[in-house]
Amino acid sequence: MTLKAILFDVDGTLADTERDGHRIAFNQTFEAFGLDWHWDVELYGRLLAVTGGKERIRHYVDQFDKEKPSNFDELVSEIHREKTRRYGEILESGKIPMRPGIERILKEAMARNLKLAIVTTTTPENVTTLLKCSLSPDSEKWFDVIAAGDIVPAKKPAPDIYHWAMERLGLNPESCMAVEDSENGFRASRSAGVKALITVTDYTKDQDFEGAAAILSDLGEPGSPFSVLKGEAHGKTHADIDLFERWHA
Ligand code: XBP
Ligand code: MG
Repeated sequence: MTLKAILFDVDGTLADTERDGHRIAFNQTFEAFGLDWHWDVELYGRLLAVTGGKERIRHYVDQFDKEKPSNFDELVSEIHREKTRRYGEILESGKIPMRPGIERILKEAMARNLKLAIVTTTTPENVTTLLKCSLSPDSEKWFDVIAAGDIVPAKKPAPDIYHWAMERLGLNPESCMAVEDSENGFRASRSAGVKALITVTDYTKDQDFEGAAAILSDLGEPGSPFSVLKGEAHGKTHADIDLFERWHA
């Protein structure tokens, strides 16, 4: 089956957004709401087991027995709305770059007439702001489909967001390849029948990616090679579309 599309996760994959982006925005918001909640780097790593910001807040409150006001659902929505606004400000400050090789691979994929999609649990406006601020002002148009946030109720590791994206692409799983950074993302792609390449982050490097096409430090750049943690790079030092085709085959 020929490779026809590459489906990119966002957080951790397009950019390393969690520790110095989302986490900071959550903490700023908790403080602004007068809450004594604080997510340090280590705790946030554990909270990442739950995907979705609203879901992560609920999980934290349950796990740490935090007091729940009667309007808790409303509060979670309000906190999350403010967190999204603050995360946008962080992105607009230009502090979160794309990861190595991302821009190059996206451009090469378009030049080779592959379709591109975003498949993420994060809020849609986070995706557009990241693309605009850290990639290029028009880069939203590079993607044929952007699947994000609450459009499916069951977030990763459920496969639903992959199904949603592939239905809109009009493609079956066998003609797609996913790029993910986390076990939750990998499980979502695998359950949807899509082969995945993994580029790890500090938060995810020890997770279980059994069955992935390959596990890399990042996509690499000419002159700045990736490390191969598992799998075969066929003598290459950075990812290119030929290599994607070999991983996909
Ligand atoms: C990332 C997530 C998101 C972000 C926060 O998943 O789980 O919840 O941490 O974003 P992915 P929101 O790697 O699949 O993009 O607060 O907007 O949910
Ligand atoms: Mg991710």
